[in-house]
Amino acid sequence: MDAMRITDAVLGQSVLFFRASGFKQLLPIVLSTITDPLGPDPGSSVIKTGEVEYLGQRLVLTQSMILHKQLALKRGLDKIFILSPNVRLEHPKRKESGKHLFEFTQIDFEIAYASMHEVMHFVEDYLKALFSVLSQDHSDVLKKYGRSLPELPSHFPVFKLSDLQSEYGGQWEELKSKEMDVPFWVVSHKREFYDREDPKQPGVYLNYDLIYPEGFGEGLSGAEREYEYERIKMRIERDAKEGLDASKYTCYLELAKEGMVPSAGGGIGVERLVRYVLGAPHVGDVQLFRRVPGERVAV
Ligand code: ASN
Repeated sequence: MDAMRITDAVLGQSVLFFRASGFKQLLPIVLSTITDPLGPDPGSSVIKTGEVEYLGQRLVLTQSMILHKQLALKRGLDKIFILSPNVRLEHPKRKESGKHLFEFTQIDFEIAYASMHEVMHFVEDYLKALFSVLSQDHSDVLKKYGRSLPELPSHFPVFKLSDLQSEYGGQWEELKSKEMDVPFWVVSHKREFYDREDPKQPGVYLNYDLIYPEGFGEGLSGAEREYEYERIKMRIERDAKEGLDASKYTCYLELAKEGMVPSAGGGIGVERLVRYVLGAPHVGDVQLFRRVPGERVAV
């Protein structure tokens, strides 16, 4: 029940903060003809995309609403957020990471014409406001779990992924997270086609992950987006060489051809945030209905 109280506080405060910052809340979608491919990425462990066949149409379950966020901005909205359920059918070995779920909710947001730095500063302000409310209004729960949320610096430390990989190797996330006592950013990850590659510096990606300290690991990922038709097309074609089924994204490309709004955003994993606040051993421990890869669903 403590986890539900903290989850409720996180959701309530997040909605207040995003709305006060000028965001409009959109309803999530769960079924679509397209979803986030989550790769190609050798580190991804999604074994298949959930899908249903309905009236002769194949519809996929939302892995994230990233592509729909971009399409929503095309309709004239400029700051949006969604409490978005995501289904990611992860390999059962991911149970051991402590931070993977096959169904979770993210606070998914996008800002038209924003830079990655604007988004990073917005997230820093959001977490500062959230931690101060949690520390004040829920000190009894935090005390029960032996937790105290850190005093957050005005800007969080920023590291380049390639530097962390050289220093710590493949286990960089876990090792660096254990070493830190405040959340930090890791920038420039080579990943999905929608995260913008700096056109002036190929190989540099304008994206970022927020990593919680004390070994809790990644809690948000986001980016500036590719928005120019030719670049999106080129990125999809590049990923197709590494296994992306480009034919699934023809409708998205057609819409991109009409023009996409430049934007940046990200997604905050709600359960991972609550896990960090409470110091829970596994992210499934803070769910009312556990959805842990490799575990049978009880209800
Ligand atoms: N929501 C993330 C983003 O906005 C994408 C993801 O969850 N894969 O970049």
